[in-house]
Amino acid sequence: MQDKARDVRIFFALWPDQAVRSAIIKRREQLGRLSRRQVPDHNLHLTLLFLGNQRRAMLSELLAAVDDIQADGFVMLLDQFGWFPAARVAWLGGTAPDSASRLVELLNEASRQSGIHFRQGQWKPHITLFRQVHKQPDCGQPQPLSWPVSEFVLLESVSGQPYRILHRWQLGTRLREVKANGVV
Ligand code: 2AM
Repeated sequence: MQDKARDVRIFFALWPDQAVRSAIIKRREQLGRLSRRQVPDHNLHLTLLFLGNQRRAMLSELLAAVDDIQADGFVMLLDQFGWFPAARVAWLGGTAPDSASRLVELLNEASRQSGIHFRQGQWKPHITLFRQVHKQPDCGQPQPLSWPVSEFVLLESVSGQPYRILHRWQLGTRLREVKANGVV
């Protein structure tokens, strides 16, 4: 059971800037109101690695391990709507470039090295738009969105509150190139 004073519920994610967030919202509007559980605008994100409940005291070691990661920036192409039947979420997603998958691998390694235990699932890059969607929505497809990614974050989830950014990391040197070429 979670001890709120000692535990944090955490995950690594890509966190859209205002321009990308607006572009995601625009595509979400295309779906209409799929359920009453629309993800609030300020919480839209793309999870890289979910660590779940961890001891707060582990955080400094985790941050230090992630500081050592060297990874390049990339462009995440979001060009599909989809639905996970088990989780009952409707999402905007796409295909991860190799450098994004590599970043997720490095985050897995760094988290384990820092002594954190978590269940590793297969990474399916997606931004949840609606929860409690009980049947497959007839979505059509979105106008593709190219998201130039230059950083990632560690988020804390506290029930009923906006996600809180605990830390931000910049991605590497090719990043300026990615930013210069990226178009939203
Ligand atoms: P979801 O949006 O697909 O539900 C905060 O809860 C974030 O972590 C969400 O993006 C959520 O994914 C993801 N998440 C929550 N529980 C998870 C789990 N058990 N495994 C993987 N990701 C999870």
